[in-house]
Amino acid sequence: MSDLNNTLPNIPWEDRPAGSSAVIWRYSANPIIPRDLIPSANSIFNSAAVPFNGTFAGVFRCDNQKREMNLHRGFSQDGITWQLDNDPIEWLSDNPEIGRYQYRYDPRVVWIEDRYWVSWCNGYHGPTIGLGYTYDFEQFHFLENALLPFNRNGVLFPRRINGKYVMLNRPSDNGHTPFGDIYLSQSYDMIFWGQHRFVMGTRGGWQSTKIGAGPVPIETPEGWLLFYHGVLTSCNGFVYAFGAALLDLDEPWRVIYRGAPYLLSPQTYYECVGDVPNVAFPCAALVDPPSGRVAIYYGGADTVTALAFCQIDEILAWLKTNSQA
Ligand code: BMA
Repeated sequence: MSDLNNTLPNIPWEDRPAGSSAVIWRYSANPIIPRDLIPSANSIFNSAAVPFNGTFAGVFRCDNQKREMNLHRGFSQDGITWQLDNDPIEWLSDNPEIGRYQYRYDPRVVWIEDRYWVSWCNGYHGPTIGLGYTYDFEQFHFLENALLPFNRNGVLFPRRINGKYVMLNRPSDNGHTPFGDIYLSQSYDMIFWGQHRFVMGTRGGWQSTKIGAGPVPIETPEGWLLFYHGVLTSCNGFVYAFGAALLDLDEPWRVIYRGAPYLLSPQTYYECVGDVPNVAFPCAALVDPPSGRVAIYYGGADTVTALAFCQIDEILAWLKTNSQA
């Protein structure tokens, strides 16, 4: 987790391939989760893993064979080989109007203070940010939608900042949004969100159409390390790559560094071929602060789940030499 004092010695890890100088590298046995890991699934991608009682737990986006989008619970001993429930998570909710299911996708999970918080893209008359929590990965509670439609990529910071919960988000439209900048919103109680701030907007090339926060930001002494996806519109449609930025620790809407090149773009078979070609979409990162190791979970081609690795100090050094903030 991004608490600087937490350690995660059993973080999934594979050394950089011999002879490579890449700042980020893929797991050699990708994808770690095939599209058919559970019988009900059409595809399993854009998913989130967290440390859990010495092992790992997660919330997974599973599109079923009716092509309904939903969230499933999973457990893993090593963060690489996963067991997923065949049925979706049932969210407990006091309010039938709010709790009614339309669709759920692209979850993020984060430990804050006393529980695991889950945010996702929730269907409520269009996509918006659903918010819930679990203490134990047994019972899951749905609170309320944090924001109005249309919004996607709601990502919580792993601790309060200046006394407030903070959530990155990306206002959008009801379709395959052709625009999109990253904002943040603040809350004292996880229910009422306000004090919205602009964080950063689109740029040229790989991040020219829209951008959106990826994994929960990682706290470093120099700032919040944010991995985010960027989209380019090619003559063959959208291309989803991801890069990194560093945000100010106390005022996280201030961008300190922002990498101009992407870190990882869809280039392997499982990123280029699938239900939606040319997508690498990160939704979670595990970190072991003492070793600086980071393991990033990302969806490949809206079909499978993959892992990539990097080192915090190398990403920070890369940001400093490749930044156009
Ligand atoms: C976005 C989201 C993601 C998906 C991506 C590419 O709008 O729906 O879940 O990975 O498109 O299809």
